[in-house]
Amino acid sequence: MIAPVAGHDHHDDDDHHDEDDHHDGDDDTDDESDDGIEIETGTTIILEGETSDWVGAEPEEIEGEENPTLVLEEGEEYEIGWEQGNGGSHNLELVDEDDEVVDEHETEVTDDPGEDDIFEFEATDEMAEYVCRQHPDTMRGEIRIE
Ligand SMILES: [Cu+2]
Repeated sequence: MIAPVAGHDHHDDDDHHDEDDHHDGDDDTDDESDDGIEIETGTTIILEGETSDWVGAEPEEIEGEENPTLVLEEGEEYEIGWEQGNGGSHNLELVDEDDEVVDEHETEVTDDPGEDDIFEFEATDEMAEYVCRQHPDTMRGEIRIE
């Protein structure tokens, strides 16, 4: 004889059960960097070299953002460069999906960046990221061409 199913006394109060199925998504905090930040044509983009990441300095839309995703328009001109953050030696390269420098857009490694470390470039759809070759694991941000 099969015993009657025990524990059948769960109160059917699962009406309000789904209240807390807040998705523990990672995308709660960094919506902005996911979408990228549109940069106006002709803007000078300045990043601070911090070793742990690039931190946006100019324009103000990227200020304080870590490795901000830059949304650029194909065929338009911009300027990009970096200034000292934590005193380390860095450089800045614009690279394609294979991590190869695009159109020789790279600066010398230095711990004392100046005007030579800010350069003009035309946005092309080859461009995928900007990176410091000294700290390629941490100082790397996305370039999105639209
Ligand atoms: Cu670096």
